[in-house]
Amino acid sequence: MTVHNSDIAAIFREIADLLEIEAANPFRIRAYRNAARMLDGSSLDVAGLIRQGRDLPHIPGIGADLEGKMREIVATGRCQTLQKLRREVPPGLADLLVLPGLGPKRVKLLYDELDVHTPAQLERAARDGRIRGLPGFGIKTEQRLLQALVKRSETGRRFKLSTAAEYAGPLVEYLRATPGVMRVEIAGSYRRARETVGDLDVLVTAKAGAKVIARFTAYDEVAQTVASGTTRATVILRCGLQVDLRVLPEASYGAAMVYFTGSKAHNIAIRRLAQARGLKISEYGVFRGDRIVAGDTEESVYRCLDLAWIPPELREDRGEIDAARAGWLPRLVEFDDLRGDLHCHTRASDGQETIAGMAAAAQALGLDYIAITEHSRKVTIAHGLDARRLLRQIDEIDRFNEGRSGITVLKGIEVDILDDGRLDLPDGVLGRLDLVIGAVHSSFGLSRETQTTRIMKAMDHPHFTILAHPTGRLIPDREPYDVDMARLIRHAKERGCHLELNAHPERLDLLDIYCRQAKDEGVLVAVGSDAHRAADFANLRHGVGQARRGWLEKADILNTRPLKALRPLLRQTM
Ligand code: DGT
Ligand code: CA
Ligand code: CA
Repeated sequence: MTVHNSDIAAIFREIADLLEIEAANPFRIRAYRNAARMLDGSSLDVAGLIRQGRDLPHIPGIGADLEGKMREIVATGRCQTLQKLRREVPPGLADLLVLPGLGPKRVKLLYDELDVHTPAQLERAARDGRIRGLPGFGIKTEQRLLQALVKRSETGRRFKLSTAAEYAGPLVEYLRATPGVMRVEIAGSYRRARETVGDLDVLVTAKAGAKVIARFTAYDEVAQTVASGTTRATVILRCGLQVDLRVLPEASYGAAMVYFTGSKAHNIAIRRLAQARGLKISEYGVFRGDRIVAGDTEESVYRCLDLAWIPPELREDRGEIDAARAGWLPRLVEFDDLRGDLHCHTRASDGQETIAGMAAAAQALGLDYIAITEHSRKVTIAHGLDARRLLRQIDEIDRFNEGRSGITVLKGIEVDILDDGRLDLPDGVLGRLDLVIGAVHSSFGLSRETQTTRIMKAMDHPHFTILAHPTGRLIPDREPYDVDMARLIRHAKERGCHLELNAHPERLDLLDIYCRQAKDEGVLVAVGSDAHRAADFANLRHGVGQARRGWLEKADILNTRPLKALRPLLRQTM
């Protein structure tokens, strides 16, 4: 049985939720949450190491107790602590905790007073106006809950792209080993590199479908087979992720890839083009009457419509079809275009490695430079640096660079933008750095105007170089804060500073639409891994996927520049 990091994380998260409802020790709850986040954001194969009987690297915040639980989960797929909590707390109650304004105390009150223990019951109670009368609740809270419940049922449960990737990889490998199978590809939103996916759409070409379906539904991670026929099946994996599989003949490969990659909007638009030419387009091919005219490759399908092949990340009906017709499609940035990474952490704040360790990992990926950008003092939980410790790190980096390792380490900081727009460290020390990344880590609830002016003021600082994760969203827990991004982009242009596309799987922030706006305004985007350990540089691939969704080309990305061309861009123009 395969256990993924996110399986362990999901168990820890559920334990934390249930402990919260039981009003357990907050430190204990936080320990589970931190461990879950660590596991989710990490590319370290915890289960693999445990199974091979190897020692886990020291992970701050994960003591012997949690490590024991990880071993238990890897060995048995379950955790006794969770089983016990599930017996104690009514099921469904934990689902209520994610709603805005509902902490454990209120959830317990809803349960005790109204016997509400599922989102559906809560929705009914809200519609009936029964919630407003509870102590500490009111009409406003009741309405806010109702809105959140409606939105929730509309969006359903989506998986982070990086989480889906953990399940997709082994499944594809498994299917490829089926006799008679020619190709196995994942289409859908996954191939379009959306930051979250609703389900996986797997496309297989083979002569006989039934054997493929039988092997698919027998996959050891399948918890439930929802539907299964001779050419298609739908299953739910144990982690809750749905997988749709279609088997098609090899001659339909291109047409099927176009169809199942979508998006729906893109498909509808190209179907209309086909109709105007008297063609019919389906997952089996492009047809004139009964005669097939294209479909073995994606190129052949687009060619029938006088279109150039369109990269999957652009297939959202956001102008890509006109661009493909006119020959204006962007040459999207690729991972190999990156020359460096401008956002990572070391042990000095909340990272796991030394400077040399991070540099070596980046070098192994082919990068020529990285910037070390620790948190600043305000972020006490991440052991943020004050001026004195930052100065010491500056010396340490200078010494590292004198050693001529073949990779250059730039001196940076991820400095907090304070509520009033000032930066969390004195000018003197900021002036000694190669770059200053400013970040909002507090006061997410400010009004749009106040938040926007706060950030613009930070950008006005003469040493400000890059705005970190510009909207602050965390997938799936935190919506972007309210900010006028168009104004921030224009301001960045005026000030000669840049916007980060933070490639951490929970962030992927700058959002694709804003990447495109930045490009239109001529503002450069810095794809930053936000790596806290060596393996996290792999985040950059997801960052590049998001940049591609934002139509970005090599020249639109700051860190595709060689070091010499980069340096002058790290200084503000005014
Ligand atoms: P997701 O799963 O919500 O993240 O998003 P997708 O885009 O993967 O959507 P999904 O899984 O429902 O369907 C996969 C692709 O199949 C979709 O991108 C386009 C195609 N498709 C599905 N249903 C329709 C439809 O009703 N009309 C058309 N034209 N295409 C469809
Ligand atoms: Ca899908
Ligand atoms: Ca699907």
